[in-house]
Amino acid sequence: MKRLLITGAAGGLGSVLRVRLSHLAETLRLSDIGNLGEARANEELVPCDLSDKAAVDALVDGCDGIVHFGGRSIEDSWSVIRSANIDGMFNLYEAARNHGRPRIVFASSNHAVGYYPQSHRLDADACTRPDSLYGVSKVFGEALASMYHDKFGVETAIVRIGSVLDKPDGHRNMSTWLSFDDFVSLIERVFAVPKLGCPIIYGASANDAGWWDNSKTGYLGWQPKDNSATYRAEIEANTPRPPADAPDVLYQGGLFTAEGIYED
Ligand code: NAI
Ligand code: 15L
Repeated sequence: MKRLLITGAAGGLGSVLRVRLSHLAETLRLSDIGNLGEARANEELVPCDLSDKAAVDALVDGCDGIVHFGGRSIEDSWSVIRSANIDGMFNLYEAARNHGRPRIVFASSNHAVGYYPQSHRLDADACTRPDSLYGVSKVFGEALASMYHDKFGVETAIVRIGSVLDKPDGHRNMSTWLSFDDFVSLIERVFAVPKLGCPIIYGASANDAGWWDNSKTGYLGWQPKDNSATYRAEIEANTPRPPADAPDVLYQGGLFTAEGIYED
């Protein structure tokens, strides 16, 4: 690729992956409303609020691929969620339609299906079951990506990310953990396959305790290598197990199911 856009590049994932994905393009265009720091050798910094349609249109112009991390990443009031995750997604997809239909990685979330009990095994055909306004916004994003694919041919990898961490740090994310290495290899496959379509992929490492089945997206050739089981003994020794009726034990989305509705 000549130019890869990473939105949310100042965030937790973006600030790591801007380094780990730099080999994918001659130029990385990095964007956020937060502080992006100094540009490295092949980086260009383009600050932008995703809710500003004209600015997003200019941001996407000239990009061959997009990794979309930008937006509110936890539960919040509707106005915050709407502006960043609803208006922001619409603006991004309109810009993609107008500027050569670049391939997109959309950072959806396990919270799109967070109300499923942890006893359920889900695959790409599972109905959504969001656990928060945040989760609802990810369901909206998935639906938008699907429509822009069917109507306009914009290809998107919808990644229902579990929990990206250096290593799992609790009992729930023994099931949801996605290592940075495995996330990088997934994004590499998304941009390498000749035909992507608009698949739903569960973003989790090869965890023994995993809940999600990616067999319907085998054509991507993604083979996660890490396994949270490596850290099992450490977690058991250092992290108290929550009571059996705690949201973190009952539901895939964990504590997000216990959030109320936030006022502005
Ligand atoms: P983060 O909150 O650290 O980063 C998100 C970035 O988006 C921030 O730098 C923020 O300034 C930016 N942003 C927020 N509103 C914006 C707006 N209106 N315009 C432009 N930029 C805006 O989140 P993190 O952890 O890096 O996650 C990245 C993406 O991955 C998010 O979309 C999140 O929902 C998704 N995700 C992350 C998971 C994780 O384990 N970190 C799990 C599941 C999904
Ligand atoms: C998410 O969607 C959030 O963005 C992230 O901060 C974590 O809470 C993650 O899900 C998770 O479920 O662990």
